Amino acid sequence: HLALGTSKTSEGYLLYDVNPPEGFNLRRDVYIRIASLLKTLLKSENWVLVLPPWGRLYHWQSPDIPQVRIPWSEFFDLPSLNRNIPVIEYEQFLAESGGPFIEQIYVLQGYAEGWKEGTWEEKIDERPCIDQLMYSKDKHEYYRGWFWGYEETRGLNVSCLSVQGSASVVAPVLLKNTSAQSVMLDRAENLLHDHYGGKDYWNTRRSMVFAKHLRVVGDKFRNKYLQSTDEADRTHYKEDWTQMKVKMGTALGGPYLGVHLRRKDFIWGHREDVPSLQGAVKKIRSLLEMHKLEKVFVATDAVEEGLETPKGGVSPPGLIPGLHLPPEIELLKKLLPEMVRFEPSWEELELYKDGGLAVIDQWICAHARYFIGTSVSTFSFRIHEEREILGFDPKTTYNRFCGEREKNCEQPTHWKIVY
Ligand SMILES: Nc1nc2c(ncn2[C@@H]2O[C@H](COP(=O)(O)OP(=O)(O)OP(=O)(O)O)[C@@H](O)[C@H]2O)c(=O)[nH]1
Ligand SMILES: *[C@@H]1O[C@H](CO)[C@@H](O)[C@H](O)[C@H]1NC(C)=O
Ligand SMILES: *[C@@H]1O[C@H](CO)[C@@H](O)[C@H](O)[C@H]1NC(C)=O
Repeated sequence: HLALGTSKTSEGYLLYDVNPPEGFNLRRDVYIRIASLLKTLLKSENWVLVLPPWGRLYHWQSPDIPQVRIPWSEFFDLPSLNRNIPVIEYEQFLAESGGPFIEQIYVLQGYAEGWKEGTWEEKIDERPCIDQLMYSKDKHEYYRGWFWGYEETRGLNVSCLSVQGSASVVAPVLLKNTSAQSVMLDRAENLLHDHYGGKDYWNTRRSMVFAKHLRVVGDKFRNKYLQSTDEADRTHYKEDWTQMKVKMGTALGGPYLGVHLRRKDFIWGHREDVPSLQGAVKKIRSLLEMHKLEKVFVATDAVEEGLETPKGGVSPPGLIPGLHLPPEIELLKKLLPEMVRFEPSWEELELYKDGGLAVIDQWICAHARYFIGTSVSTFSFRIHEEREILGFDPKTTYNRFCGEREKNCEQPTHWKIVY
């Protein structure tokens, strides 16, 4: 284990948050962008990244289990993250930084005037806030806000920065313009990747190792229901990701088809690139035959039974609150009775939470002989990357379902891992 106390001599704590409606899997992508900003800062000063607690995500709707203030260690392996950049949990920041105060909050936004075509340049400027601030002053002149559900946290100063460019455009501001020790970047999704698909990108992505207890659950399930083991599947895993260098195409995968079938808001919006259940099952059957597989593992967020769309909370655009939803799982079970799913007991749900179940589903899909996902779902994208890391042939990974009315069914882009 690497010591988590790397921050003892730190000059700065970098915190960040993302637009509330964004889901678990997009947030994992924003982490990669922020990690590269931190690497830039580390070239001249000691900074540590404070991991934003998980919670109150729109998709995490399982009733009766509290899902706020969830530390990263519930989903990811902290020592693995620390082999890439120094990170600490928010609770550790509270303990060592002298209280629930964040000295400077920068809310990132675009430029009010937009950008003129043909004149793209990276820039960052202090500007008046465009949207209404999600922070308000209390009677002691402190700023109060969401702060991942930590109500006692306060900000000392809030201002807005208009940004256009990759994550590292913020570095000069953090190094030169502010003397604050703790700086939070809110709406961090406004920053782009420094080098999407480059070496740093992949190092950070590979450091995002799933928490061991979730991998163990997934591995047991593979073994028990899918006759899938690392030995037979040629998916040898090393606890230390820096020691893992697999060649593309060496992984065989377990004797099953892995499927990610994203439903819910993807079908409520009547998207053309999403199939009907009948269409998806037809494709699944033809893939089983083509690859001479008998088992199919299905990861899906399809509605269990006669649910309604939630009436409160943050919801993605296009969602009609209180809408009655068809129980798609029932239909799927009728159409594809042999499908294997990870169906958690109530105790397992409480233990792993919606985020942990997503990880387990992704882990099992990542080990399949052949995978097919859903068009432009970040959930499917994260499975693509996981399979790339495990050494699968891209042909077995970058596949998606097509909508029946889709004229031009383009397949996902293949990203090659760079060491
Ligand atoms: N367990 C499980 N959960 C899923 C599955 N598909 C979607 N979900 C849930 O729904 C959420 C999907 O939204 P995310 O992928 O997180 O959010 P997003 O960034 O909007 O991603 P997309 O909407 O898929 O692009 C996930 O975080 C899961 O909680 C699935 O196959 N299995
Ligand atoms: C940072 O400081 C420089 C030099 O004083 C100034 O020109 C620039 O506008 C400042 N940037 C921000 C974002 O405040
Ligand atoms: C708050 O931060 C902004 C941006 O750095 C700065 O211009 C302003 O003086 C700060 N206000 C206070 C009260 O410190």
